[in-house]
Amino acid sequence: MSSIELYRIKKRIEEAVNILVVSHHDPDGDALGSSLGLSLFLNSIEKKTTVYNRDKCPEYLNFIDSSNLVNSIENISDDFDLILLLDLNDFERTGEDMSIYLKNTQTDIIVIDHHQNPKIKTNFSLIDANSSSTGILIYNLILSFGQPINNLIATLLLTTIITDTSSFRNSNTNSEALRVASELINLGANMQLINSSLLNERSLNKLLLEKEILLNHEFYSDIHTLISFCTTENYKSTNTTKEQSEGIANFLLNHKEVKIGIFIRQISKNSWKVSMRTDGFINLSLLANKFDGGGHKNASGFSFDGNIDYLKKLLRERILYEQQNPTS
Ligand SMILES: [Mn+2]
Repeated sequence: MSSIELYRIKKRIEEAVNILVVSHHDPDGDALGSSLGLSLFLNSIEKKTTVYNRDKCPEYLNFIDSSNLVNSIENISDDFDLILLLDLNDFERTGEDMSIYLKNTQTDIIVIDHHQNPKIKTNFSLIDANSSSTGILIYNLILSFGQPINNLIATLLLTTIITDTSSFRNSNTNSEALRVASELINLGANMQLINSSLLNERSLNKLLLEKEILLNHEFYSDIHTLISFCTTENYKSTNTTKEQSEGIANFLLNHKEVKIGIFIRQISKNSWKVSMRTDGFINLSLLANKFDGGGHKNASGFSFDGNIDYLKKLLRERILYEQQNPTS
């Protein structure tokens, strides 16, 4: 990340009055922590903000105050003088409605992100694929303003690091992540709240949903891959929503025989959403690209229309191929 870019973005934000902050749909701790944390900071320097996400805060992140989050494009005015897109680099990642809005707007867009293969062309971007979370880029941006970071903002930014590094365990964890986390704790970030919430914010319905998902599991030992899926019927019978299956792909990965965890969620009869996680086994960003999806090398996803057995067969073949012909 160049300091010139940081300076240009800081100046552009200083000129703005009314700012729209958008992060990717099906938000995780990085999407919400970055957008709500940055919004709090912008408010503290007298900027008006609207924080949009297509979806609500998932259950496991309920310790985050998302009461100001706008989930519908209808509640969005069009008098913004700046738009900030966080933790994404493809309009499609904001959801269909917002994607159309962004394609038609004349307002300046700033992208702040750490994903590979950027797809948005803009004059302003703060992109670092080596950064453990978008929240770390936000942290550096806020520091450039020379303003104090309060404990609420610090907690939100620490959340981005803890969730994107799977609590400092996955290969996304680097020295910068540890340094920034330590600085955030010095600023009053409540790590205890984040950790205890991530461990304990679970409902019994979620447990029942997980039971259904585990019944659907298949382990392919030749490619060290654990695949499981969840049908719309599974959600219905356990009285749960997709938010409660957030994080399942990571959970599948966290077993010693498993090098790739894949979770497939049914959207409608023949439509599926695939989330994939690994810890350096193969490049999942490239694998997702083959299915017109995207993400990082260790976490990626895509949408698929068709039969799930065929989808599983395709995934199996592709992973076997990547395993035998690694492309870095
Ligand atoms: Mn992220």
